[in-house]
Amino acid sequence: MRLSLATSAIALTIALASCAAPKETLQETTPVAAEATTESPTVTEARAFMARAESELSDMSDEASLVFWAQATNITDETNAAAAEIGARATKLSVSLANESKKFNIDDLPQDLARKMTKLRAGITIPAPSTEGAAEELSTITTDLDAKYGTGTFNYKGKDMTLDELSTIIETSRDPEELKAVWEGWRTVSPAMKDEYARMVEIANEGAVALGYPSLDQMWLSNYDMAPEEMEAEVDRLWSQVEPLYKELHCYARTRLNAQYGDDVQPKTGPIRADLLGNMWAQDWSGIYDVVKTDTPGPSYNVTQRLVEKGYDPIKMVKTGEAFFTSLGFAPLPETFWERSMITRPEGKEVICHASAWDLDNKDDVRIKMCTEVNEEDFDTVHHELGHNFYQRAYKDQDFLYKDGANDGFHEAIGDFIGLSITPEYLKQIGLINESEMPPADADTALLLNIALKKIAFLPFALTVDGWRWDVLSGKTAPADYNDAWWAKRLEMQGIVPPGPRPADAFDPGAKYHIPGNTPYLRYFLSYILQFQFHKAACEQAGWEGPLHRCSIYDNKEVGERFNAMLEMGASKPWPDALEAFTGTREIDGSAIVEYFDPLMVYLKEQNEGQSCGWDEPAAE
Ligand code: X8Z
Ligand code: ZN
Repeated sequence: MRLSLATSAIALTIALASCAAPKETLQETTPVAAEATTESPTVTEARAFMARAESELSDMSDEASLVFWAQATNITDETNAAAAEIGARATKLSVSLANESKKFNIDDLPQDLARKMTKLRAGITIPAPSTEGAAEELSTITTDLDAKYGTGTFNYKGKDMTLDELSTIIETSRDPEELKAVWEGWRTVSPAMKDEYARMVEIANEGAVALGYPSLDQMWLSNYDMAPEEMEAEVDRLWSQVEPLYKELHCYARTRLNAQYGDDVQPKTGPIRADLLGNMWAQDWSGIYDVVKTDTPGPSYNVTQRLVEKGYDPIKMVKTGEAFFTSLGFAPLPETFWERSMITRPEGKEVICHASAWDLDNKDDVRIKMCTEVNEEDFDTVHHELGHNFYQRAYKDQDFLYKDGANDGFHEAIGDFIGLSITPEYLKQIGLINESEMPPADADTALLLNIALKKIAFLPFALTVDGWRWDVLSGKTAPADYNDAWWAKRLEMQGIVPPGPRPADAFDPGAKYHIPGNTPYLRYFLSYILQFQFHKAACEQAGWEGPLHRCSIYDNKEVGERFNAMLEMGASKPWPDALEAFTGTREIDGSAIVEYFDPLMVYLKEQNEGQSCGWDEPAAE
């Protein structure tokens, strides 16, 4: 499996993610148009070509998805070889169609056809050049990287531990020595990936250049209905909206960690030690809620405990997630979902546990693949994954190249948007808490802190991952500098440092799924902004007047209908059209997330008063 954790089967196999730049943009950003023949073939010819391309890609997708699924749910030499083989064929097909499309001058085509042509060209996540053997070598590497990550273990205290087990220690241990050992231990899986990764970057960049892009990062950034540099400017703008909130959260968390661990482990100033933040990659800090919790009253229950006490098992968690969607008016998942999904880690098999949602036939065969455990985090993840599946189902009648998210951030945001409606009131409605446990208004700060530890802490992490990768793909960062550049970005954006010096052969980016898995990461940054925009718009549609974090759209069919109208569009229109269909605005904007956390911001500022926030100054020795 190459890339998608999420999108349609075609994105999974052939990497035709959302793109669709308008005509003008294409000319600016891709020399492809300039190379097009002067004698433009007719529109009829272009239509015939596109019909054939969509049909061939659809057939390939159906075939490849099954092979990738077989590999992800049972990693063996055999399934790896089969995945590598079909991966190479799929890449060759998509590259050859993209090249063939160059004979059509996009400017001569009607909008719809032009949109599809751009999707054919820009949508290949890891392209190969047409050189003999390149697609095969690339596919062998990507399959191998995936398998190395999926099967990685670290022997701790005499036991071979998987990522789930190591992650649990990072989340629950408060012993800094143990945290450091486990954090460093997981990163022993990735040095073996580095040479292959560097070779992959080389081949994929040749592939991007052959398709007419300056480099692969620019090709990735061409998937947002605007020029790559405009999209980068959008990202900067969004970050500047939310950065002040992150800075306050960082400052506040650092003070609490200092109180917990003392100056020797976590100084009062400077960056935070990455292994103390309750998550293997410091991307979600809710694991240390108990360490950093506010001194104001908080909820009296703990969702994980409640799920356990109420006898939830993984299936019941997924059923509960499905019930949220059906409460909005969506049809239930098909029987095959329950028969074919991998909901828990199977005994006696190596699998890729990183959660993902699949659409195997681009019609009804949707599935999830998770190693679900009964806890709050996986309850959220279940909603996240189901969001992908319900989106896939909603756009299944679109043409093949439009069976995708409006952009990849939309795909990631659907389930999380639903997750924002898992409020105390909703927990009461489904019987997880009772009336007397409903947190009063003075628990809002604590409730919001818990959510901020997930949502705000994540934002600079997401930018770190693709900030690093764009520099790698553009050639700005050479293989010898991979690890240093990674930590330079982690420090700059997140204000975190490793618990000790890193070994010379370290390849720490490889210890995060989406790097060996080649899943672009900007999508999650966009999702975390968009989901709050969706939430705010939905709550307004529902006539909600209270604070945004108390609003749940559970059971609201009118909101569901309008939401579905956006989902059904798939990728058929530029993403601002889809955004407008649901929210009434065409601009992606951070003001909804800022508004949502406003009461918390007031508290954090109060708490941080007198502190020297930020991490520019050298850490106290
Ligand atoms: O990879 C995922 C999903 C599948 S698309 C589980 N997420 C990112 C991650 O785990 O790093 C969701 C949040 C960010
Ligand atoms: Zn996802």
